[in-house]
Formats: sequence, C-alpha cells, structure tokens
Amino acid sequence: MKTFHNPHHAGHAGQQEMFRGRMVPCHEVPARLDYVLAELRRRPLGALETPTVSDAALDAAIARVHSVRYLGFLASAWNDWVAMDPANAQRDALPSVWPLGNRHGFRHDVLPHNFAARLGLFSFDSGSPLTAGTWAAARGGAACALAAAHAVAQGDRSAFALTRPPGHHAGPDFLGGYCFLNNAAIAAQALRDAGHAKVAVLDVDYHHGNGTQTIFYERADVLTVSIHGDPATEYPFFLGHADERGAAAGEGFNLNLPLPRGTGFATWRATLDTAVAAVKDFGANALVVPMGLDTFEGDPISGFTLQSADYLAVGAALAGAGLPTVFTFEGGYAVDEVGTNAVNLLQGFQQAA
Ligand code: OKP
Ligand code: ZN
Repeated sequence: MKTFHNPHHAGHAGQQEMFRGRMVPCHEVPARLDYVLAELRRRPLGALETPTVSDAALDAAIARVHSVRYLGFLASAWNDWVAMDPANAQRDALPSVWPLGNRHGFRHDVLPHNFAARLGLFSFDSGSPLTAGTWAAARGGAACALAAAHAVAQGDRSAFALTRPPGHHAGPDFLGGYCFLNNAAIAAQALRDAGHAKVAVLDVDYHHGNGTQTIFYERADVLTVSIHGDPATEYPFFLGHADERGAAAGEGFNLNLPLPRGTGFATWRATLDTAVAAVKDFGANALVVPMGLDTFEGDPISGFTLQSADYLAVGAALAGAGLPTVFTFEGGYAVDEVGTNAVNLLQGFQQAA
C-alpha cells in the first residue's frame, strides 16, 4: 500500500496541555510520526509519497466536512492570537472559556470578536494547543487523507494517510482531543464523492471518534462504527455510548462498542469481529479505518492491554472486510513502540488482503 505522509506535520508542536489543574508536556508529539515513517522505511509496504492534490481540490474536500465559519477561524487563528498580544508568539493558544452546549442559553450563532472567546466557541477541551504551524499541518494532513482516498478510488486495495495532528475528535465546527481537521471523515466523504455509494468508518483508536460520529450522525450513506474505552470513565466522556444509533435518516447507521478500561486482546478482538460484521451487513463499498495505536498496553494515557504482536491479527481481521481501505493515523502515545505497532497492523492487513 502507498503511504502519503505529511511534510508539514512537525510545524504543529504543542508545548503543554492542561491536565487536572496543571500544564503537562504534550503527549501528541512530532516524534510519533517520525517513528512510524522510520519503521515503514525498515519494513516497506509500498511507496512513501507526499500528497500532490491541488489547493482548490483540497479546500473543496475539507469544506465537504467542516463549516465555512470554522475553517475561517482556523485559517487566521494563529495571526489573531498573536495580534491579541505580541508576547503570544511564544505561547500556544489554549481556550479558557466555553459557551457549553445548547441547554445553557449561551449563543453559538454570534461570532465573538475576542479571539479567546472564538477559540472557546470552536473547541471542546483545553488539551489541544494551537500553534504557529497548526493550520499548515492540519491542512497537510487533510491532503494526505484526500490523496489516500483518491488512490483507493482509482483501484488501490489500500492506502495510508500518515499524518498528525490526528483528526477523529474534530467535528463539523470544533477542534479538541488534539484534532483540528477530521482526516478520516474527509477520506470517507471523498470516497463517497468518487462514487462509492456506501462507505463505512471503523474506528479502532482507544478513544471514541466523537467528531466522525457527529459529522455523519444523520446520514445513511456512511456507517460509523467505533470500538473504544467506555465514555463513562474514558475521554471524550460525553459521547460514545452504546445507545447512540444515529438520528433521522441516519438512524441505525452508527454503532458504538464501548469496552471497560483494562480490556485485553481476547475481548477486544471478539468485538472487532462484531464491528467487521456490521460493516459487511451494511454493504459498504469502501472502508476508512481511523487507526489509533493507543489500545497498546504501554500507552501512557489509555487503558487497554493489546501487545505489539496483536496488531498483526488486527490488520488481518480488518482485511477480512474485503473492502478497499484507507487508514488514517490517529492516536498512540507510547512513542518508542508506535512505529512497530502501526506497521504491524498495516502489514497484517496487507498480508491477508
Ligand atoms: C486523542 B486520540 C487523558 C487526557 C486526555 C485527550 C486525549 C485525546 C486523545 N489523561 N486528553 O483519540 O488519541
Ligand atoms: Zn486515542
């Protein structure tokens, strides 16, 4: 399989995230991607490329998933942050005030002039620093997702969008969970637009893909499935329960498979079989896999206990869906092992496909 990697990723390098009342070093660091790329050079699965999609095609693909007002905010966010105070050029932008949801009377329709207020309007946590290179990195990642979708639409069995920051927590008009643009959703929509009538998204990251679920929640043409830590105890907490089945035309086209913290591979693997069966029952023509490796036992912020060798079997099980497949790189914070685990999964897929 071809890998499209993001040459702008390292420009997104947050210094710190807010965690339980103090600032801690970011888990989502540039080295994560470098380790995966190094492992792909050691154990090649196919060509390593950077995306060559046009700016116009990229803007159009991003706008299929995200709102105009959110994209306008993101494109000028760093400049607006520095314009607040020149000293901000040395600091990441993090939100500190939010309008909460629709039960609280706060208005979401009026765009505040104050940048800190706008940052709060368009975000849901204080763990996702926005830095000087964030927009270029996120846009470069969307280009990887679009290029991978194009490769698969043109007949490749699979393709890998190797990028950071990750994407699956980003919604139509919000950032959070280290995510700014939803790469998996952009790939899924691009596959739809290339003529695949039914696209499934099977999210195997430890954390529920709330952004992807929300983007497609009322649609019957994109099935979203996610296996993740139970939101009763695990981030992102406020979405990802089993009773969320989709709404309106999308009723029945969302499947959440939450598992308790501490779950090991036997149970996780059986749950993956349930997820793959749902993708097959749906009659998908193409598959997108938001590929988080934070289900690994050694992950510092997660709670499942998969071992490195298990990822070979994960990839083989995903190949069992028998579908053209785009992988997007999501979580995985045990940096030393993330390259091995990612390439194990992709190699397991490729050998079984
Ligand atoms: C992004 B992805 C846990 C803090 C949680 C956010 C986690 C975002 C994960 N101690 N902070 O899904 O891997
Ligand atoms: Zn995750």
